[in-house]
Amino acid sequence: MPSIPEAELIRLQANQAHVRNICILAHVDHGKTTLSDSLLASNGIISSKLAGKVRFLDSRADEQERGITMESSAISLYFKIRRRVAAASIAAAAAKASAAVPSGNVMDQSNDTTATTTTAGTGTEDSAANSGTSTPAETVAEEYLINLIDSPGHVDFSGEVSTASRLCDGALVLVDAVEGVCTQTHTVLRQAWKESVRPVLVINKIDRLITELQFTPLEAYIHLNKILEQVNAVMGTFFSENVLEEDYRKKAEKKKEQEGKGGKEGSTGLEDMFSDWHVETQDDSHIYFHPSQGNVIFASAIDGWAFRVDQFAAIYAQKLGMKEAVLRKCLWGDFYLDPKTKRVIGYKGLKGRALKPLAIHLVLDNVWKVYDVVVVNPDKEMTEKVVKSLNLKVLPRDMRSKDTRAVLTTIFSQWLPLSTCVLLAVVEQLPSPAAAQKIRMPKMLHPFETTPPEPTEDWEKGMINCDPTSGVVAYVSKMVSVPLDVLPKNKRKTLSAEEMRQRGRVQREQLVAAAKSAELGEVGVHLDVDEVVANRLQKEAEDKAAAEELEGKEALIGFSRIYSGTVRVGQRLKVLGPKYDPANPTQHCSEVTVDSLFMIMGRDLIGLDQVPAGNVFGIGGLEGHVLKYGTLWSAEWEGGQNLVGKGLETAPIVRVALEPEDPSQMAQLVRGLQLLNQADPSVQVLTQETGEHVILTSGEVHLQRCMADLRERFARIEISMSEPIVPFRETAVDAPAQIVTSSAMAVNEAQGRDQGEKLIAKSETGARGTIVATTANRHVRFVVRTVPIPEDLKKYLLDHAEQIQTYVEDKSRNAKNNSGAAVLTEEVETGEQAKAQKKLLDELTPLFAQAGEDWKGREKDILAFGPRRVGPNLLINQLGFDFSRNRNNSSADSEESNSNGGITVQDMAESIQTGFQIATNGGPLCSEPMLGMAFFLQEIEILDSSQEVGGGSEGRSKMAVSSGQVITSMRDACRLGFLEWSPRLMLAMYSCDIQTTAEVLGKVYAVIARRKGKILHEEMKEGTPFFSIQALLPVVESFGFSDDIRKRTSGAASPQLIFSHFEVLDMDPFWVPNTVEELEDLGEKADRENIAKKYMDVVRKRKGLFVEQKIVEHAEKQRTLRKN
Ligand SMILES: Nc1nc2c(ncn2[C@@H]2O[C@H](COP(=O)(O)OP(=O)(O)OP(=O)(O)O)[C@@H](O)[C@H]2O)c(=O)[nH]1
Ligand SMILES: [Mg+2]
Repeated sequence: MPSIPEAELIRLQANQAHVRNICILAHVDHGKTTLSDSLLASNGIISSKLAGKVRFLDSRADEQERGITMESSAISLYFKIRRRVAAASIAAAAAKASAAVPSGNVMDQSNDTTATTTTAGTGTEDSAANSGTSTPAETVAEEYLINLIDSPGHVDFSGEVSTASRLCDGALVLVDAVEGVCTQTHTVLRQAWKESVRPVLVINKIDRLITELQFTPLEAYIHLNKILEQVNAVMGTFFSENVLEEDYRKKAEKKKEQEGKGGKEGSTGLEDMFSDWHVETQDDSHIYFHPSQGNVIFASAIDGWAFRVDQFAAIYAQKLGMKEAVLRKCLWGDFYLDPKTKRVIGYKGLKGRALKPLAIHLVLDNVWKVYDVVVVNPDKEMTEKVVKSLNLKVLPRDMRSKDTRAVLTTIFSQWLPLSTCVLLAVVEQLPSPAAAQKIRMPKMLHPFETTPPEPTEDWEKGMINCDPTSGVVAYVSKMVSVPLDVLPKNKRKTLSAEEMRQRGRVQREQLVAAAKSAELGEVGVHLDVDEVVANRLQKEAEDKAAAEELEGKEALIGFSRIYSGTVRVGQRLKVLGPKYDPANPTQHCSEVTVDSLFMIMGRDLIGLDQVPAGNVFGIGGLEGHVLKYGTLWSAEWEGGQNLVGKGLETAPIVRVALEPEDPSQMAQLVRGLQLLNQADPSVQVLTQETGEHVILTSGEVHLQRCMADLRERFARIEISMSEPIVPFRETAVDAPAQIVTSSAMAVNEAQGRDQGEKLIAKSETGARGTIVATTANRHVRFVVRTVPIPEDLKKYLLDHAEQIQTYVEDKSRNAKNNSGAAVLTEEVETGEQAKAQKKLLDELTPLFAQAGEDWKGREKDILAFGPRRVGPNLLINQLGFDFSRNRNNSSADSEESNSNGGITVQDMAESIQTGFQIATNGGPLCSEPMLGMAFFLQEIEILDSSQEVGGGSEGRSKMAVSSGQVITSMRDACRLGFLEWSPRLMLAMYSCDIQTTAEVLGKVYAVIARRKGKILHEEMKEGTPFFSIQALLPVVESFGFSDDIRKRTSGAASPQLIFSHFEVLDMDPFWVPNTVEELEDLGEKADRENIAKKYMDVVRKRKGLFVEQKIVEHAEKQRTLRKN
């Protein structure tokens, strides 16, 4: 098939009703890239023989090598349908074609294709569901532009799925017919739902049911129905979640209204009842997938076929003498063909007879038959018969091929070509940008409104109507890095065959003329053979030099979707950053000039002059203005609206430190990291306090991709990488304290000692964890008690981290000086904040009450959360007074207290908090953050304040010394208090999903057990030999896990790892064997067995902290000396 001229594609961009923006979403390895291959082949981008084998859109070397997609890529495709219509209805059909696809019920859209035939690609007659009876006079051609995005399925790259779905209006959601609904299927369906992206289900790899599982058509039918049920169950949960949420919101609104009216009498309960009915009565039929609705495709991407049942309806309607529309509804489900009456009957009509459902009889049997005669039991004669009965014209040469798979693809490419079926479904089932934006835009602009208000602003109208004449609104969802030599302006023009021939002709003529003139010895003719050749060589050398200069350089292109207006090269636009707030329009906002525009064609770009609303495109000139994502806004319009949505990104958990192999190349590394940070939305690039350059990635595969990118594209230098740094947490539990060993003491080296006198020591009289601390200059003495936070409260703090963070941040932004004041009680300025605080307090009160007498009512005395002011540890004021207000019973402000001498308790408040923040940020075990510890500040006393600290500069410097010492004392007191309890390390855990076959189950278990994982759940997938296992695996043990599992199971299992939570490792890192048996078993220090100590020591070693090591005393005794 010849490739489509660029001009055709560009022309179609302007025809909104004929544009579709779609993405392909699925769990990893369900066949997305393979499927897109067939679609590309239909446009002549790759050869149809190679479709399904090259995985063209996986253009990176590492993608091809590992066989998984790591970056989403986009491509624009051309699709032409020739609809067969009766002469009278041509006009009507044409009118219909130009109208926008109706929104709402998916079923509405099944377009009356009863009398239509389709052709794909550039217009060859399609035999998909017809015997070629149409005549050109009866057809209307419709052309479409399909902007397709292939997304990665691996969980490490879920960020890319959010990007893709943001730009699209429709999605093809693939499900592997054998594996069924997997974790990522769930995730991508949810993402599509959230973004109001309409899905079409593609059940792929049906060939595996035939060749691998050897299902009969009946078994396959039952199995496929189960998959449909699973997917619909997932959709159902989204729907009910939505309805309940809406209901809740409505009730809340109503309540508010009633309150506003001055409290009408309580509701009769009737309203509640009605609203419950409302949940049940909402129509949800349009969200489900059913073959008869045309939104389910059955496919085998690798063998290049796909069908929707209505294709078969078109074939059989005439044969059975039925109306096509009726047959279409019966082709999936409990409908049977009565052999006597030749009529379609329902289940009741069966009357005990064992008939096959129509779906098997008319559809699956045929597919199975082809596989049977070609692949399973190859039989040439039978194959020919089948081909004939299907009315296909296969060349004898193709039929004779020894490669059965090739015969199969040849037959299917004629009978059920994948690209036609899929693209037709896209065109019919998925909305055009104009139709989609009517639904998506109000939701995007007013995510919390049940009924979005009518648009009033120009930009709102422009977006909702997808108006190309309005001002520009576009969303840049990511920055893609492309090699400079790919940019159209740098590309050497590829010549068409005709131009090439023409050029050759000219050169030949010149050569002949030159040769002739040389022969004749003509004078005055300047052309000679050498000159022609030299000219050519020089031109080639110049081209090569230009190409070399560009090689290795990268440019950043914004991957965008335009919702309103038409963007043009040279236009000035506003760029709104992700933190842009309409209330503060001057911040996070800059202006750019559009440098270039592109249509993205996989690894190629086509230069454009303008892009109208409703298209996906690439834009140049944003470098330095957009970091990862942003909104483009017409410069003429005031203000703006931030379109940045919330993505799917998994929390980046794998952290490595990087440095160049050659230290002089640091600048390249820094530049490379900047580029990486821009080009990948899910990576985090940091420079630590120590000056180390660190990247955080969402998993091992993501890390490997980032490293490949840095080494080969962005920095282009050798980079050495530290061992992955895995985060731990430190906590303590209420278990018997161990005899504190020398290592614990060493850990706590920092605690202040002064000539044998302990300045920070355990209180003899106080409860467990109580520490009395005195600063080294003996100015301040305080008592702080450490207590592990009870489970429920800890869980609340962890689950509500985001709320606490927003609240505390808002507050510290508003408050001028809040040191020493309880975070939850100071008067708040804004209404929103007051509400947030009240909610937080209301929820904390019962939890504190449950926690015990000490805790009751203390939620009002929380001085700080830590570490970093927002974490899950608490500093609680138990002094009995609010020490920011009572200012030691004087009303002096801080200026005065400094000058008149004398340190006050208030002056210490900030230092105490800082000490708490430092301690919780790095606990005593291995300086990792603490989790779930509370510190009660019980007493604070200023010893001899007035005499020691005088006024003036001397006084101030003494003050500084004192507050510095309070910080260290508080830090050490918190750490020592922590060690009074039984300390524990907490491990970051991955939740791990593995699909595997029964044969290798044992091996999978062995690998998980060796890596200290725990199996949570194991389930056999009904009807298949597959098991799905859910496990928890410590992140620290996870490196190389995927490879290990793949190797040991010969590729039969591949895990998906997602960070889940921190879990306590129930082992005291300071535990040493005490009893005789333990000593016998484990030796004196138990360092072989104590995993907690092992982890702790690794971290301590990395951080340069003291590690207690056993040094062999008499080395020679342990050596086996060879006797000679
Ligand atoms: N038997 C069979 N194998 C298929 C089919 N489609 C794809 N595959 C195979 O499944 C594997 C994964 O295919 P891909 O197309 O790379 O899958 P993907 O969904 O793009 O994977 P990611 O992008 O990594 O998520 C490849 O080995 C394909 O050959 C199919 O219809 N039948
Ligand atoms: Mg892929």
